[in-house]
Amino acid sequence: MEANPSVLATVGVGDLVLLDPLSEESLLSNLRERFLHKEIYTYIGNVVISVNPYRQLPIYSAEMVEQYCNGNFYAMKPHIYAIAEDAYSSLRDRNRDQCILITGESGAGKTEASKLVMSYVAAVCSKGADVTKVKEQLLQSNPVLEAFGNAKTIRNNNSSRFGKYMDVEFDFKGEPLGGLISNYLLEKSRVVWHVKNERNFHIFYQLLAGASDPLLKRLKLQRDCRHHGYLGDENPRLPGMDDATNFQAVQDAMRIIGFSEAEVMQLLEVTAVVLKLGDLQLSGQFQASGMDACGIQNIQGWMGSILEQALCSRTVEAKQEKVVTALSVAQGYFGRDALAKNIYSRLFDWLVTRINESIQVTAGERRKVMGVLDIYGFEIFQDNSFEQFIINYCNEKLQQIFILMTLKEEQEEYFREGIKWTPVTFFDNSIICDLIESGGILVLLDEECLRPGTVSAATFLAKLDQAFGSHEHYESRKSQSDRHITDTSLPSTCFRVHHYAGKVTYNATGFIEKNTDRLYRGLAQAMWQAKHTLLRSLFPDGDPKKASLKMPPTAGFQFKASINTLMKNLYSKNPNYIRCIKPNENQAPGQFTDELVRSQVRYLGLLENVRVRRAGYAYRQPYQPCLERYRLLSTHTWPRWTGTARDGVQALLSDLDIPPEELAYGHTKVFIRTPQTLFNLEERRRRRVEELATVIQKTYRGWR
Ligand code: AD9
Ligand code: MG
Repeated sequence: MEANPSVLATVGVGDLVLLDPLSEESLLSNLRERFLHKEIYTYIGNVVISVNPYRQLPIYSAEMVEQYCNGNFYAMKPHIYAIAEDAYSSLRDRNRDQCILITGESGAGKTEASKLVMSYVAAVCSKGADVTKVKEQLLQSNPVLEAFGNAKTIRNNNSSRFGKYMDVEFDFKGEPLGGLISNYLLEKSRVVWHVKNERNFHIFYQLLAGASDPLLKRLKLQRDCRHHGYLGDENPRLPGMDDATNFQAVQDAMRIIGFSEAEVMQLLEVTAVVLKLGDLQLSGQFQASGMDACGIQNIQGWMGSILEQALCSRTVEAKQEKVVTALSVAQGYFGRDALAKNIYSRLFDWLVTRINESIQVTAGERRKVMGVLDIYGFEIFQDNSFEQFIINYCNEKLQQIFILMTLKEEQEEYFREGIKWTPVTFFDNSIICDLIESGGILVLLDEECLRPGTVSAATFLAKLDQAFGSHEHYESRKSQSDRHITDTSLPSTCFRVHHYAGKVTYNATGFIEKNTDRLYRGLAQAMWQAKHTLLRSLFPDGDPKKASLKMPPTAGFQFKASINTLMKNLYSKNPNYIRCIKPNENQAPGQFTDELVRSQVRYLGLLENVRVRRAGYAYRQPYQPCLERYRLLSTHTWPRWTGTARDGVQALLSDLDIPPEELAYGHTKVFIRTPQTLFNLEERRRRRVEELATVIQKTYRGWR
């Protein structure tokens, strides 16, 4: 996408590449000024920055879609539709696979942005009956996944608790054929616990609020959330969100996607099982050994005895001999929660697989693909654990690919246009990616998890210290004391990574458990014995015949593998970026908190982005529109020019005394090195237009 004159004729500059002077401060105040004038979109070249307005703006109507799609880009304001149009039309007309990468912190507007892109594409492609069905299925996957994967958090009433990547596939005419969804790292701990003023996943509340009485009875659930242990006892209602209505919408969506009635019912039954696990009461039973062993008090239905056996005792096979030990109440509850989390996250994976079965394209024709990635942004909390580590690792990789691809794209464009490329220096974060992945922290963590003997956060930390004590992006108490630094802010159980976006202190406690993420085999076996087809199918590892001694892959290992597949996939496509910013912590319209935005500008690496983007030439424009806009500035081209546009632009610009190093003439575009030259041109044009207007006015008066 080209920078265009409309980015000048607006509040501040519509393209940050044109900021002058360029600094964090000027970037911030440009975003602020635009936001306060309801201009929520701003470009950095072909990147669009979106600041969450927290109110409905009248900029998403069918007429708007129409304007961007028939678009004379050059006259339109920055908009997410412009990037969607650019991606879609170059997929359709130039046969280039596209990906749209949406990042930003929680509540910044990523999911809304991804829906806007999808709805734009759905609106502009053709309206035949087959296509309509496919479009409906693709769009309806959203409410289903949101019901099971989103929840109210303190930051966002509809927060996605998983990462999502969706490939939409098109035929050669640009009509959608289907899609494929990948999900990343569902926050499954939410199933059993959430902080005050947050909620569990939407589906539980939707089910209780929206199910008919007979359905609730069948599922053995109580309508009141307060009767269910995992839902907590606060008032779960959310303003502007009607759980009962949404329950209906989710079921309708599942039918549109192609779920059978039986499948919907099974899905709800397993959801109910998770809720009921939270209601199990375990109690201590006196044992001859003096230990307090647990038993289930309120056993219901089929879960009864198998579960009691699985939750309250453990069987260990040693030397061909089975030893059954009783578990304590605390261990019983721990197992219960582990089971609930496991069932739910496996159910979520099943849901994604099931949706994919319906939307996936099987025909062998050559397809074009548009991938949309909606994934959690960089996180720095008071307390950072394994989850933040994984999320930030993912963002580190995205930043790496972002810089590489932006540079690559710039380079390719210069090459296409026949212009000399001068290499630019930029901060290369591969050193941090390596610290985490190849031979890095995740690898050592895996080693520690698989090592026999007693392992703990302390042994893990010692291992890290030994390997990375002198790494410039790693810090711990030990490495600090080796370097004679005294920093009391770094606790002894923590290590710190210097990410591209800032320093984050991670608490090593819990890394091992979360990475291993193991379910007692007895629990998997109990589930496998269940009479419920769906539930049973979620636990193939519970099949005693298949039980092997091999450890399942760790959470970190799996995530690393899926991120690397994702990166390869993205790297093969033409990237389009949407970077979302949250303007305030109150989910309120019209408020712009400088400090909050400043930190996001840093996490998103926007300044670096502008620098890379204008490393060579800040501005470029095809010859024809450039000639049209400025030809009135030279007597060579005004009032008439009959040669080619390229010659015209050359004649015109050389007439204007612009230093030659400011300009480069490519095959189809003219390149301008600094924003000042462009501003200078615009200023001259403004004066000339005034002049001409006066002449016209005088002539007109003369006529009277
Ligand atoms: V999270 O990481 O999943 O917690 P997101 O996805 O970044 O987060 P989301 O898209 O859910 O944020 O946006 C949060 C809320 O902001 C939405 O529910 C809307 O109420 C609001 N929002 C976001 N974008 C827009 C917009 N373009 N216009 C109006 C918006 N409201
Ligand atoms: Mg989201």
